[in-house]
Amino acid sequence: MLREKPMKASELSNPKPVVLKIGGSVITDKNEEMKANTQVINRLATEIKEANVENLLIVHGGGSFGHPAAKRYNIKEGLKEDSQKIGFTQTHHFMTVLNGLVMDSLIWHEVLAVSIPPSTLMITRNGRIQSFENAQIRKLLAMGFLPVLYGDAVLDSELGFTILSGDQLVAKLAMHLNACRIIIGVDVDGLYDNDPKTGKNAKIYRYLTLTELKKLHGSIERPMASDVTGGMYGKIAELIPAVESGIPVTIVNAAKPNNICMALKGEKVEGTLIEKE
Ligand code: IP8
Repeated sequence: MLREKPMKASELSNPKPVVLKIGGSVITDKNEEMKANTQVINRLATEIKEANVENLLIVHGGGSFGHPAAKRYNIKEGLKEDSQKIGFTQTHHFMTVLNGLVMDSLIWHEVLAVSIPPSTLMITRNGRIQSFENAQIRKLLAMGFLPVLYGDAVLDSELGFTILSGDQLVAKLAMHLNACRIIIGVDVDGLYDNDPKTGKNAKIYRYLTLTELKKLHGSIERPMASDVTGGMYGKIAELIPAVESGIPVTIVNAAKPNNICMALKGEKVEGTLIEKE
Protein backbone atom coordinates (compact mmCIF):
# COMPACT_ATOMS: atom_id res chain seq x y z
CA MET A 1 0.00 0.00 0.00
CA LEU A 2 1.45 3.37 -1.00
CA ARG A 3 0.54 6.03 1.52
CA GLU A 4 0.77 9.59 0.22
CA LYS A 5 -1.47 11.03 2.93
CA PRO A 6 -1.16 14.81 3.31
CA MET A 7 -0.16 16.22 6.70
CA LYS A 8 -3.06 16.81 9.12
CA ALA A 9 -3.69 20.34 10.46
CA SER A 10 -2.44 19.26 13.93
CA GLU A 11 0.77 17.97 12.37
CA LEU A 12 1.21 21.13 10.32
CA SER A 13 1.48 23.21 13.49
CA ASN A 14 4.90 21.58 13.98
CA PRO A 15 7.78 22.97 11.94
CA LYS A 16 8.56 21.04 8.77
CA PRO A 17 10.81 18.04 9.46
CA VAL A 18 14.57 18.07 9.02
CA VAL A 19 16.13 14.82 7.74
CA LEU A 20 19.68 14.06 8.89
CA LYS A 21 21.73 11.32 7.22
CA ILE A 22 24.80 10.11 9.05
CA GLY A 23 27.14 8.27 6.71
CA GLY A 24 28.39 4.79 7.54
CA SER A 25 31.95 6.00 6.95
CA VAL A 26 31.52 8.44 9.85
CA ILE A 27 30.16 6.05 12.48
CA THR A 28 32.16 2.94 11.50
CA ASP A 29 35.73 2.13 10.59
CA LYS A 30 35.56 0.97 6.99
CA ASN A 31 38.99 -0.69 7.25
CA GLU A 32 37.78 -3.28 9.73
CA GLU A 33 34.57 -5.29 9.45
CA MET A 34 31.99 -4.58 12.16
CA LYS A 35 34.06 -1.91 13.88
CA ALA A 36 32.09 1.05 15.18
CA ASN A 37 33.53 4.52 15.86
CA THR A 38 31.87 4.64 19.27
CA GLN A 39 33.48 7.92 20.28
CA VAL A 40 32.14 9.58 17.14
CA ILE A 41 28.69 8.06 17.71
CA ASN A 42 28.71 9.49 21.26
CA ARG A 43 29.88 12.90 20.10
CA LEU A 44 27.15 13.02 17.44
CA ALA A 45 24.53 12.06 20.04
CA THR A 46 25.72 15.00 22.20
CA GLU A 47 25.46 17.33 19.20
CA ILE A 48 21.97 16.08 18.29
CA LYS A 49 20.85 16.55 21.91
CA GLU A 50 22.34 20.04 22.06
CA ALA A 51 20.84 21.18 18.75
CA ASN A 52 17.41 20.17 20.10
CA VAL A 53 15.66 20.28 16.71
CA GLU A 54 11.91 19.84 16.77
CA ASN A 55 10.70 17.36 14.13
CA LEU A 56 13.94 15.61 13.27
CA LEU A 57 14.47 12.24 11.56
CA ILE A 58 17.78 10.42 11.43
CA VAL A 59 18.89 7.87 8.84
CA HIS A 60 22.29 6.21 9.17
CA GLY A 61 24.32 4.22 6.69
CA GLY A 62 25.85 0.75 6.90
CA GLY A 63 29.61 1.28 6.78
CA SER A 64 31.62 -1.75 7.85
CA PHE A 65 28.51 -3.40 9.36
CA GLY A 66 26.10 -3.61 6.39
CA HIS A 67 28.29 -3.44 3.30
CA PRO A 68 30.76 -6.35 3.69
CA ALA A 69 28.06 -9.05 4.13
CA ALA A 70 25.88 -7.46 1.44
CA LYS A 71 28.83 -7.57 -0.95
CA ARG A 72 29.91 -11.11 0.00
CA TYR A 73 26.47 -12.51 -0.79
CA ASN A 74 25.48 -10.17 -3.67
CA ILE A 75 22.37 -9.12 -1.79
CA LYS A 76 21.77 -6.00 -3.89
CA GLU A 77 21.47 -8.09 -7.08
CA GLY A 78 18.62 -10.12 -5.54
CA LEU A 79 17.92 -13.75 -4.70
CA LYS A 80 19.46 -16.08 -7.27
CA GLU A 81 20.42 -19.05 -5.09
CA ASP A 82 19.54 -20.32 -1.63
CA SER A 83 23.09 -19.84 -0.34
CA GLN A 84 22.50 -16.06 -0.40
CA LYS A 85 19.69 -16.27 2.15
CA ILE A 86 22.07 -16.40 5.11
CA GLY A 87 23.68 -13.23 3.70
CA PHE A 88 20.30 -11.49 3.68
CA THR A 89 19.72 -12.38 7.34
CA GLN A 90 23.27 -11.35 8.28
CA THR A 91 23.15 -8.02 6.46
CA HIS A 92 19.88 -7.08 8.12
CA HIS A 93 21.09 -8.30 11.51
CA PHE A 94 24.43 -6.45 11.32
CA MET A 95 22.50 -3.27 10.55
CA THR A 96 20.35 -3.80 13.64
CA VAL A 97 23.58 -4.22 15.66
CA LEU A 98 24.97 -0.90 14.36
CA ASN A 99 21.59 0.72 14.87
CA GLY A 100 21.60 -0.61 18.44
CA LEU A 101 24.90 1.19 19.11
CA VAL A 102 23.53 4.44 17.67
CA MET A 103 20.33 4.01 19.70
CA ASP A 104 22.26 3.20 22.92
CA SER A 105 24.10 6.47 22.58
CA LEU A 106 21.04 8.57 21.72
CA ILE A 107 19.01 7.09 24.57
CA TRP A 108 21.94 7.53 26.98
CA HIS A 109 21.97 11.22 26.00
CA GLU A 110 18.21 11.39 26.65
CA VAL A 111 17.24 11.98 23.04
CA LEU A 112 13.64 10.81 22.40
CA ALA A 113 14.83 8.45 19.69
CA VAL A 114 12.79 5.48 18.44
CA SER A 115 14.32 2.94 16.08
CA ILE A 116 12.33 1.85 13.00
CA PRO A 117 13.69 -0.97 10.82
CA PRO A 118 13.00 0.12 7.21
CA SER A 119 12.54 -3.52 6.14
CA THR A 120 9.32 -3.63 8.18
CA LEU A 121 7.90 -0.48 6.54
CA MET A 122 8.74 -0.86 2.90
CA ILE A 123 9.13 -3.14 -0.09
CA THR A 124 11.15 -2.21 -3.14
CA ARG A 125 10.63 -3.08 -6.79
CA ASN A 126 13.88 -3.62 -8.66
CA GLY A 127 15.63 -1.71 -5.91
CA ARG A 128 13.31 1.30 -5.84
CA ILE A 129 10.90 1.92 -2.95
CA GLN A 130 7.51 0.65 -4.09
CA SER A 131 5.39 0.63 -0.94
CA PHE A 132 6.08 2.73 2.10
CA GLU A 133 3.96 2.71 5.25
CA ASN A 134 4.72 6.03 6.90
CA ALA A 135 1.89 6.27 9.45
CA GLN A 136 4.17 5.25 12.35
CA ILE A 137 6.78 7.85 11.43
CA ARG A 138 4.18 10.62 11.16
CA LYS A 139 2.65 9.65 14.49
CA LEU A 140 6.06 9.51 16.21
CA LEU A 141 6.99 12.96 14.85
CA ALA A 142 3.63 14.42 15.84
CA MET A 143 4.23 13.11 19.39
CA GLY A 144 7.68 14.69 19.60
CA PHE A 145 9.76 11.56 19.06
CA LEU A 146 12.79 11.27 16.80
CA PRO A 147 12.51 8.32 14.38
CA VAL A 148 15.83 6.64 13.55
CA LEU A 149 16.07 4.56 10.36
CA TYR A 150 18.96 3.08 8.40
CA GLY A 151 20.02 1.55 5.10
CA ASP A 152 18.74 -2.01 5.23
CA ALA A 153 18.38 -5.38 3.51
CA VAL A 154 14.75 -5.30 2.33
CA LEU A 155 12.27 -7.47 0.45
CA ASP A 156 11.85 -6.70 -3.25
CA SER A 157 8.78 -7.64 -5.30
CA GLU A 158 10.88 -8.55 -8.38
CA LEU A 159 14.29 -9.48 -6.98
CA GLY A 160 13.21 -11.30 -3.81
CA PHE A 161 15.44 -9.07 -1.73
CA THR A 162 17.88 -6.22 -2.23
CA ILE A 163 19.73 -3.43 -0.44
CA LEU A 164 17.95 -0.16 0.25
CA SER A 165 20.50 2.62 0.66
CA GLY A 166 20.13 5.16 3.41
CA ASP A 167 20.30 7.85 0.73
CA GLN A 168 17.28 6.56 -1.21
CA LEU A 169 15.47 6.42 2.11
CA VAL A 170 16.48 9.99 3.02
CA ALA A 171 15.17 11.42 -0.26
CA LYS A 172 11.92 9.43 -0.02
CA LEU A 173 11.28 10.36 3.62
CA ALA A 174 12.04 14.02 2.94
CA MET A 175 9.60 14.13 0.00
CA HIS A 176 6.84 12.12 1.77
CA LEU A 177 7.04 14.23 4.91
CA ASN A 178 7.49 17.57 3.15
CA ALA A 179 10.81 18.20 4.87
CA CYS A 180 12.30 21.69 4.95
CA ARG A 181 15.87 20.46 4.46
CA ILE A 182 18.20 17.49 4.29
CA ILE A 183 21.59 17.40 6.01
CA ILE A 184 24.04 14.76 4.82
CA GLY A 185 26.91 14.06 7.23
CA VAL A 186 29.90 12.47 5.49
CA ASP A 187 33.62 12.02 6.30
CA VAL A 188 34.87 14.69 3.88
CA ASP A 189 34.20 18.44 3.75
CA GLY A 190 31.47 18.31 1.07
CA LEU A 191 31.04 17.34 -2.56
CA TYR A 192 34.18 17.31 -4.70
CA ASP A 193 34.87 16.97 -8.42
CA ASN A 194 37.07 13.97 -7.52
CA ASP A 195 37.49 11.63 -4.55
CA PRO A 196 39.40 13.91 -2.14
CA LYS A 197 40.91 10.89 -0.37
CA THR A 198 42.62 9.54 -3.48
CA GLY A 199 42.57 12.31 -6.08
CA LYS A 200 45.12 15.05 -5.69
CA ASN A 201 43.83 18.62 -6.19
CA ALA A 202 40.18 17.56 -5.78
CA LYS A 203 38.07 20.72 -5.91
CA ILE A 204 35.19 21.21 -3.50
CA TYR A 205 31.82 22.59 -4.65
CA ARG A 206 30.49 25.08 -2.09
CA TYR A 207 27.20 25.70 -3.91
CA LEU A 208 25.42 23.77 -6.64
CA THR A 209 22.14 24.36 -8.42
CA LEU A 210 20.03 21.40 -9.52
CA THR A 211 21.21 21.85 -13.11
CA GLU A 212 24.84 21.79 -11.98
CA LEU A 213 24.17 18.76 -9.77
CA LYS A 214 22.66 16.85 -12.69
CA LYS A 215 25.64 17.70 -14.88
CA LEU A 216 28.00 16.57 -12.16
CA HIS A 217 26.06 13.33 -11.74
CA GLY A 218 26.75 12.53 -15.35
CA SER A 219 30.47 13.13 -15.03
CA ILE A 220 31.42 11.93 -11.54
CA GLU A 221 33.58 8.84 -11.02
CA ARG A 222 31.80 5.48 -10.63
CA PRO A 223 31.33 3.75 -7.25
CA MET A 224 34.17 2.74 -5.01
CA ALA A 225 34.34 -1.05 -4.64
CA SER A 226 33.74 -1.23 -0.86
CA ASP A 227 30.28 0.33 -1.00
CA VAL A 228 27.45 -1.73 -2.53
CA THR A 229 25.18 1.32 -2.80
CA GLY A 230 27.63 3.41 -4.78
CA GLY A 231 29.35 5.87 -2.41
CA MET A 232 29.20 9.54 -3.40
CA TYR A 233 27.94 8.67 -6.90
CA GLY A 234 24.93 6.84 -5.44
CA LYS A 235 24.33 9.68 -3.00
CA ILE A 236 24.08 12.29 -5.74
CA ALA A 237 21.76 10.18 -7.87
CA GLU A 238 19.41 9.67 -4.93
CA LEU A 239 19.35 13.34 -3.91
CA ILE A 240 18.24 14.68 -7.29
CA PRO A 241 14.45 14.05 -6.87
CA ALA A 242 14.46 15.66 -3.41
CA VAL A 243 16.26 18.78 -4.68
CA GLU A 244 13.90 18.78 -7.68
CA SER A 245 10.95 18.92 -5.29
CA GLY A 246 12.46 22.02 -3.65
CA ILE A 247 14.24 20.54 -0.61
CA PRO A 248 17.72 22.02 -0.11
CA VAL A 249 20.53 19.61 0.74
CA THR A 250 23.61 20.47 2.80
CA ILE A 251 26.56 18.08 2.75
CA VAL A 252 28.88 18.57 5.75
CA ASN A 253 31.78 16.80 7.40
CA ALA A 254 30.24 14.96 10.38
CA ALA A 255 33.67 13.71 11.43
CA LYS A 256 34.55 17.28 12.46
CA PRO A 257 33.23 18.21 15.91
CA ASN A 258 30.29 20.60 16.10
CA ASN A 259 29.47 20.61 12.36
CA ILE A 260 26.31 18.53 12.77
CA CYS A 261 25.15 20.59 15.75
CA MET A 262 25.64 23.83 13.81
CA ALA A 263 24.03 22.47 10.64
CA LEU A 264 21.02 21.25 12.64
CA LYS A 265 20.64 24.68 14.24
CA GLY A 266 20.68 26.21 10.75
CA GLU A 267 24.04 27.91 11.33
CA LYS A 268 26.54 28.32 8.51
CA VAL A 269 28.91 25.35 8.25
CA GLU A 270 31.68 24.69 5.74
CA GLY A 271 30.26 22.22 3.21
CA THR A 272 28.23 22.01 0.01
CA LEU A 273 24.77 23.51 -0.36
CA ILE A 274 22.58 22.16 -3.17
CA GLU A 275 19.39 24.02 -4.09
CA LYS A 276 16.82 23.85 -6.87
CA GLU A 277 17.84 27.31 -8.12
O1 IP8 B 1 25.32 2.82 3.72
C1 IP8 B 1 23.22 0.56 2.90
O2 IP8 B 1 23.03 1.89 3.30
P1 IP8 B 1 24.07 3.03 2.94
C2 IP8 B 1 23.21 -0.34 4.12
O3 IP8 B 1 23.39 4.31 3.28
C3 IP8 B 1 23.49 -1.78 3.83
O4 IP8 B 1 24.35 2.96 1.45
C4 IP8 B 1 22.58 -2.74 4.42
C5 IP8 B 1 24.48 -2.22 3.11
